[in-house]
Amino acid sequence: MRRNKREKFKVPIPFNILGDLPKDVFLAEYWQKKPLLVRGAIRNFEPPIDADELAGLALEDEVESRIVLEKDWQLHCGPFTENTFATLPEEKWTLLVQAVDLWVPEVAELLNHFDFLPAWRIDDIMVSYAADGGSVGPHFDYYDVFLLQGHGTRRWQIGGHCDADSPMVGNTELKILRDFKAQEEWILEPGDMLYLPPRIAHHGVAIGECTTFSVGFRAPAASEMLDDFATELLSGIAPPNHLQDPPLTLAMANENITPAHIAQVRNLLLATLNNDKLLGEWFAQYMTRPKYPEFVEMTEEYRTAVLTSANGADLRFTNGVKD
Ligand SMILES: [Mn+2]
Repeated sequence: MRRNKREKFKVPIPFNILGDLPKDVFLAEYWQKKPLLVRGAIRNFEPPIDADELAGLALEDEVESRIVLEKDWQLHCGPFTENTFATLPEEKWTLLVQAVDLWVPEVAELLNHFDFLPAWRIDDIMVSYAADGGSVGPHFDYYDVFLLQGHGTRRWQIGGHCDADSPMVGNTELKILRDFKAQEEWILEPGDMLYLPPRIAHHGVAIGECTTFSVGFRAPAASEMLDDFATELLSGIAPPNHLQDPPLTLAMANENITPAHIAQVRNLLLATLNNDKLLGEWFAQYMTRPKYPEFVEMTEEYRTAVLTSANGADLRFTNGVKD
């Protein structure tokens, strides 16, 4: 019997991160359907990275990071400098670092707790640090997320379902909901976890300084998949199929494009997609393609050098959460 990658490297997990809720019940009743709060998802949670280490990572060119300031909802993209951190306000800002699981093996180990979901659906673990009152604003995402509270405390509020037509705040590149109305709220302490399905409005505000670990999932849009699949087809993996006419009449020579022609177009496109082998092979490589190909190509020495440089950064947040 072939073993999959995860079985091979599986670390025995002594507890269910969903608490008392059986994993199959979660999948049937909550996954992609409704939020779930789990108190003490990881008991006595000792976050595998602290605020200073996170800030150190954000100084590195190789790491994707952002800072959000509540004032005018400013978005700044990393890499940052030590001076950036020295000049930030006392409160109401957030540092977000993407794919920390790639850089810190102890963060990657958290993924072992999510073995009830297909591994290829997982995108990354983003870790955020927020100063007191910090948030990225009320918003919604198009993907599922588990929000695991690290150090400190955060208040999470959730609202209703949103979509592309939900009104947004103007004059910022951030997608901030204009009319967020909280329907439920919880205060999360270290080791508590909130699961949110796609499109649920949410707003998390730090009460004092805190860190949050966001386990996010890959959910490509149909347009993105069609784009990538088309690129794959253009590489010549299948012979091109060309448009054919429906039965023509003389009148059609002088008509605009007819519904019969549109039907031909649709049939041709659907026939192109209607190839399980082709679609399956393309989808497998599409979903498992590395988020950061440069990271995969890096030598172990280079990675170690980046991490050493990040850890060596002399950063102290005013009231560093690790103190
Ligand atoms: Mn979110």
